[in-house]
Amino acid sequence: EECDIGLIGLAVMGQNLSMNIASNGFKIGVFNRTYAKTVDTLEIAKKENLTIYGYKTLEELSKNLKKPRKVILLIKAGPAVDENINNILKYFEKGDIIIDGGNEWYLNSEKRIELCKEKNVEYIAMGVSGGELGARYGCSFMPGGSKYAYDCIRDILEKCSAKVGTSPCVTYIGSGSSGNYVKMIHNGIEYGDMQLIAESYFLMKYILKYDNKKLSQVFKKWNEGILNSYLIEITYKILEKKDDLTENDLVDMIMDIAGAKGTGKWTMLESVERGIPCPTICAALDARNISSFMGLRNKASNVFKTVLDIENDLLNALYCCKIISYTQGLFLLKKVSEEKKWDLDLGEIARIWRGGCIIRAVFLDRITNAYKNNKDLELLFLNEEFANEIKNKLPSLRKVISIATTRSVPIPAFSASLAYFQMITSQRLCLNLIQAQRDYFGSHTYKRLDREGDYHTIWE
Ligand code: 2AM
Repeated sequence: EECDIGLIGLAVMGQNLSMNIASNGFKIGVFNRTYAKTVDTLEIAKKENLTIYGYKTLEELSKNLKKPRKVILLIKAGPAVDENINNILKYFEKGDIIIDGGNEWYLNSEKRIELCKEKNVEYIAMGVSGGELGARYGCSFMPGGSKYAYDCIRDILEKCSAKVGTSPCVTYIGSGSSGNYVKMIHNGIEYGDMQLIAESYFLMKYILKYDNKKLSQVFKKWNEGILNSYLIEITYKILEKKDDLTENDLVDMIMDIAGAKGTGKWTMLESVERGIPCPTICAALDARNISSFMGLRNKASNVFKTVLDIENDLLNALYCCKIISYTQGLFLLKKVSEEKKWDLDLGEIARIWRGGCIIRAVFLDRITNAYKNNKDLELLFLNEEFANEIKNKLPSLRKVISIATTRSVPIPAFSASLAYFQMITSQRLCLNLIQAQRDYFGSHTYKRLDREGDYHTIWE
């Protein structure tokens, strides 16, 4: 068979994406390390009247690909990808294309790009968001790397992506490993969104004493306004859900320990490495990590026993923090784009996040517009519209945080968002004293406000 494209790795994402590709009229060949999964995939596809071509070896798959050959990898990120790329390179020739669709650490992709360059094989590192359903029926693709390769697979990606109106949720992101990086930031932002929503839920639960039904109604109402988004939508649906095993609501039966797969951690590592703070995302990651110490939390809560009208303030506060959090993530993207000369179009990136992916929301249109008005916008909330909104909603955020603080309800992401906003909008900070202390004990020197140069004081 002459397949348009190949796909390696038939876990759920790979299985669903291959069916998506087949259902869009492309001939797709697949290969998986364990052949049984290939057989499974072909059967599942058959039930949906889709033809997928399965191969027992990588060599066979390669032989059956139209030139230039194109193959998408959807396997466990890390060494497994290196192993597979080394194998693929045995069969691929000049101009053939490798697309890694995994959540890969961007520096790993940069090494692979170099390796492929030696054989004149084109490489794309592509973020894919949308979960299992997105993979099957339309996701958001974030492909970066070889522009030539992008043009070769553009038609396939556009057809398989989610659509908002008629625009496909895919664009060429930039050179190098920028596709991985943008996906990483997408996931970091997703952590922040989720934590802010969870804190809002918690505040209404413990301060307003709303039951799950009422909570669900509030989120449902919010989903019809400025906060309209996939994550708010699934939140109200989660709060409606009954438990199968008891009489209770399911959400009350779920252990409050959150897992993480690593992209939030990577965003933080990058944030720290580059000195571009993302404290809302940091708070979200810390919250997941703190949640794991369940025994310790129980013990400590016994030592510090705490007791566990503002609904509209909360809506405003949540929206305000969302703007602040996106400002942080996009600022990190802007800085790395400048440093690595990726020339990222932040407005276009917001556009492809509009559908398919987990952080999809109407709100993203406004980010696209903000960058359309000024593509060099330094901080998202310096856009006039966002700035005015924050000005209007800030009193609500302060009120929510002060109530939560006096009532001992932990809301780290709200607090971190406000702290960030207050710092980055302050002409003067307390760091002059830090510099004095550093100079005092370590002769680290300091700069002055009134004249040039480095100064050191003999303090004693
Ligand atoms: P498997 O079905 O043979 O386990 C997600 O784990 C996907 O990555 C699966 O399709 C899995 O294949 C594949 N995978 C994981 N490690 C791999 C490796 N070292 N080589 C090839 N495929 C691998």
